[in-house]
Amino acid sequence: MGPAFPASHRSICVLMLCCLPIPVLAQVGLAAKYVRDSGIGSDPAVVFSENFESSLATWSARFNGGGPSGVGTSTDHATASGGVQSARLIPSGISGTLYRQLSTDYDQVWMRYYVKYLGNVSHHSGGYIGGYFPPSSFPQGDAGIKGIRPPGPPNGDRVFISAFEQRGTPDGIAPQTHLGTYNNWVDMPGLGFGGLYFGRDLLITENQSLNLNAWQCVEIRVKMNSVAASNDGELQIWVDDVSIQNFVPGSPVGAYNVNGDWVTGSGSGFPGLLWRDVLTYGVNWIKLQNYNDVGTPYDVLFDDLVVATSRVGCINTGAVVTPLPAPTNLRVLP
Ligand SMILES: [Ca+2]
Repeated sequence: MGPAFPASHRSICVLMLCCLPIPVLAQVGLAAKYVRDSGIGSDPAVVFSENFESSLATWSARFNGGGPSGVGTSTDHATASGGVQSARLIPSGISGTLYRQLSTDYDQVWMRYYVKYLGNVSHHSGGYIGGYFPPSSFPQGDAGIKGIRPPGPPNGDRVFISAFEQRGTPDGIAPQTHLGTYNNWVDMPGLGFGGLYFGRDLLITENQSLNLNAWQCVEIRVKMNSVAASNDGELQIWVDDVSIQNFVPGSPVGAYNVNGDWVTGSGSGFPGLLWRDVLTYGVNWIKLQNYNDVGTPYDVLFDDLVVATSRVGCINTGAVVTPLPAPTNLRVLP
């Protein structure tokens, strides 16, 4: 055992620890230019934005698929938000849904939103990016579809969905303690269930916490594959501006399990994503949803939604981050 650390030195260490700067992430993306998102909706890169500050009738009219029975407002909001109210999605009956068809097909989209889960039992609640061919002004029933709507060819209907929602531990029904993906696409791997293919979770290993009853900033990037037969599609997800995972051809290293869920760790490089097998459509809708099909409904709050063709980033609160001055009067002790 080494010599005891002198008490006088311990007090110096305590003093130094208490004065360490709190890590502050550098502001990134479009949000950096618009303090508390003020004016961000006019940015040329923004496809759609909604802060839910107008009347329920006004902002709900900008979406389809919800309606008064499943949608309300709340005075709860994230500290960083520039507003005073958020959207409350209520699964009374079965679903609170805010669906928005985009004006065209996009090859790459970033979607940032703030979310607060008020419970952890029901599932299929979160943010969704997708595409329909032909495009649709309303959300369609997509459960179990593997990229092509039954009866399949030759009708030509296509669909892909990239969702970030609450998931079990792992893949259980309840409680839903973490956030994962629920992706449906034409090339989704793994076993079918009675001929149906349900959403795949690519974030088994990451085990991102649901953070019950806390606001968090989520951003999803979807890049479509560029050629109908190429797996060069991508998916990246951030929570509070920290990249949870970036799925690109060759990374991360891991493997799909028998259920078609991706387990990062040992294996080989990520094969990339064949989101679509025709180039006649791309990302053409987004959705915020609180869908309950297992009982015990609870509400989920959403706010400060921005859809753009470049990185958005979490809200810039305008706080000035001043670098700490260089320490003085420090001396190296033996
Ligand atoms: Ca708001």
